[in-house]
Amino acid sequence: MGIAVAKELDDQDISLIFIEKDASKVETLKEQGYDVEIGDISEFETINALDMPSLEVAFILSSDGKANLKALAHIKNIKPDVYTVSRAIDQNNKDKLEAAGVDSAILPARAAANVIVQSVKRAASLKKARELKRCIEKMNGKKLAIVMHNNPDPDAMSGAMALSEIAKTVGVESEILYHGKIGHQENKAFVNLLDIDIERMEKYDLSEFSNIALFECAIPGMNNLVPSDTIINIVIDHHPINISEVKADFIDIQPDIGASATIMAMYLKELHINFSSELATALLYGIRVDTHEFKKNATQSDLEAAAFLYPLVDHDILSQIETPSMSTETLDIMGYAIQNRQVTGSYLISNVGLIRDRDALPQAADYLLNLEGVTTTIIYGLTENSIHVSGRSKDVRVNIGEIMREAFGEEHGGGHSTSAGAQIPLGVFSGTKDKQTLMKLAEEAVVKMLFDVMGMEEKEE
Ligand SMILES: [Mn+2]
Repeated sequence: MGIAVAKELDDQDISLIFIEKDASKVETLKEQGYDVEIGDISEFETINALDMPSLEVAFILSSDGKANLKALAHIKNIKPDVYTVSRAIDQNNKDKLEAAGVDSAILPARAAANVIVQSVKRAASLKKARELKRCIEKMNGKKLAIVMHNNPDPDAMSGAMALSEIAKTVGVESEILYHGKIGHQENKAFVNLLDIDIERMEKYDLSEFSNIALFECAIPGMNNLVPSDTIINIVIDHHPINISEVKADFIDIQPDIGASATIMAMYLKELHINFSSELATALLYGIRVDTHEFKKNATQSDLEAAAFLYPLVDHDILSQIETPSMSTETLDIMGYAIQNRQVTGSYLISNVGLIRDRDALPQAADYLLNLEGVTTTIIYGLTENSIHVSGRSKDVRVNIGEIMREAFGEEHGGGHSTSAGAQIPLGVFSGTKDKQTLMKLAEEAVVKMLFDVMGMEEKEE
């Protein structure tokens, strides 16, 4: 065991000395080029004769449990801060070593059992990875469509990119398809900064593809635009589902895992695929978003995948995604929103005037929610044809989606309890040249409708 440990330490710059009491073994060790002292470790003199001031770590590895205990006691006696690792003969011996203050006591049989079980787990994940590769190989170079769930998030996008990368290594070209919107400023930055190559599903006829993979969704027609009778080749997902309903040649659904990007990172690792820093960055971002920065649903696998990706990640790009730069118009709108704010109790309402980019409204609504004492924000502005309203609330008693629906009607307003929006067509007024007057009228109408619903009096100017 001593030689095995010495060999493990071979490539490290460590000066190593053996203590061995058996003269014939001493010879063998010397022949192998090791420094050896002859002596019995259970005796104080043997330990005391060592160059104790320079000793940092002691591996106590004899097959005699009592001798190991004694050696430990001598070392602790002379130099208590030496790091000690001892072989234990049985559980009783292990308990005694621990009571005597050993830093680590190891039962060799148990350590070996652990490695054996781990290797089975590893073999299982390698087997699954090879199965995926074989499934793609069988496509014989015919084109693959990777369809993500509607309104894909970074986890879906990065994982789909990884699947496309794996397909490429076996000569299968693929197209990553989505339906819906890429929401959030961060997700837009994610797509732009990491060259995420995805296409709108509507641009393609699925019959162009011989093979179809569903990514982060499991059933054709459920949260994707794939017709329900389509034959699916691959399903990879981490959302819980009744597995008996899922039909495909290759299925990997792991509801215990925090992110699909984790599943894909492990495939890349197992298959020894070289991949770009952009993909590593995308996958790590996907895992972080889906596990809420490892605060929710994060498992050991997610952390392992993150550790695997981390050295390959471009951290500059990652921080750019998290703090996307703002367009001048968005900045102006933020400015107007701050300047024109009217705060009534915990409500903040602000009119930003004429806008071209209505995406700036939810950002302003989000941002102003940081203002002290404000728990609900409503920001609105005017485009050529409509009044756009965006609302946010962190007050659990307020349902901002309900407020929008009640104030502007089901057909114009809607959303969730914490974030909502409305779009009110200007109709015949849309051609009005005098925008100032129009803005004034819009303001009066919007504020009145909102205040009526929220049960507030409009404050006198
Ligand atoms: Mn996900």
